[in-house]
Amino acid sequence: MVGHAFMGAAHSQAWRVAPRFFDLPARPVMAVLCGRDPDRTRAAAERLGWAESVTDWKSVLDRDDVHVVDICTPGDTHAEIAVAALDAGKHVLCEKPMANSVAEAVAMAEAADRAARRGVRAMVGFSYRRVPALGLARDLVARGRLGRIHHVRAQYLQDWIVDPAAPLSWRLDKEKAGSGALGDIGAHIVDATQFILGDTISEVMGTLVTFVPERPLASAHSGLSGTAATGRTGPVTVDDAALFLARFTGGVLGSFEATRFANGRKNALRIEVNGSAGSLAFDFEDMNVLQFFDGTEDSAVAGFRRIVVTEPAHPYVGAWWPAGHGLGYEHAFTHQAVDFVRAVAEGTDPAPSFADGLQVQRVLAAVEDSAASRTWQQV
Ligand code: SOE
Repeated sequence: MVGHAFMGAAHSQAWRVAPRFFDLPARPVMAVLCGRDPDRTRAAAERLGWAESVTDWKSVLDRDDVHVVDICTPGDTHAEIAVAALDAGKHVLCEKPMANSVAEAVAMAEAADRAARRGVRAMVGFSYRRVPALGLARDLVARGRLGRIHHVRAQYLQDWIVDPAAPLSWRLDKEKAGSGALGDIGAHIVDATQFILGDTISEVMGTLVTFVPERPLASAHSGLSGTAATGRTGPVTVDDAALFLARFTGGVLGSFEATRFANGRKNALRIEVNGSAGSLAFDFEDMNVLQFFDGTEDSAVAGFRRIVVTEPAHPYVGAWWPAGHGLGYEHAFTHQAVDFVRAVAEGTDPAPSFADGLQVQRVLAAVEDSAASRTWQQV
């Protein structure tokens, strides 16, 4: 695994826990953790359960005992690591957003195509599609329980930088992150809505805003926070909020909002789907529940009801606890590791593939182009 911050910790727990709760055709071995600083990487390897630590990720590409490279670094390193790993015959799991540009995403998708012809697989880490409630949402739509879909309404609301004194972290640096709320959290709702609908976005109209253009420099580079250095400031080079309208290929009308300034909303990924026969609504801050409205019910008793998504019949849930005992944020990463291992062992393309990741990257780029030109943009 390359990287050992927030996502490195989430992926490490997933690799460790997956074989303990799911029957897997192959057992993940947490062999080598790669990081920039030798002392911090060694400490992280001990804490997260990795057998070795190195500071040069390229050093593992020639090792016969390493079969998978899990990329948990900022977006500016995804393309270089993924292409080199795939060309070296290593399966790849890459955190989202897949890349910082469409050009990088194209190179990654092309490397994945080359690799797939040799039985080497690649997946993008859009973990929310592995929350059981969103798997249930996809099933309900696919089974026609909502009828013809007219609307999808998606928000991803956070507030961790609403304080202008919050320091510059790599997620606020375009060179490292590629974009701000748009790529970091907007990418999640693009993937999740396309996953639920089984459809893709074909054109967008968007706008981007940076509310706080200057911030204190962080004394130590960090993902979500960091200790502010005294005195010096630097420019925020990414969006703080992104809003866009979308048309899906199948005719669904979408509205999307991704912001880090929704004061009081901590990790509110919210999706509502409205169809001719019913609706569904999800809020990650109540992640074990899917709200469902059955429009075919007697209107005297019809209304949104709360499906508690903790039954063995629901996606992934049967491997965990007895009915009624909920799951958390980290379980989606375990489900991601399970599906990755199964796809690699069975010789099938994992989903979301690098082609799926490229399509999301094209949506993000179209939103940026639309915001710049104030016109609708084709994806
Ligand atoms: C942003 O705050 C963030 O950490 C995203 O980068 C992750 O992808 C998401 O899972 C949680 O929020």
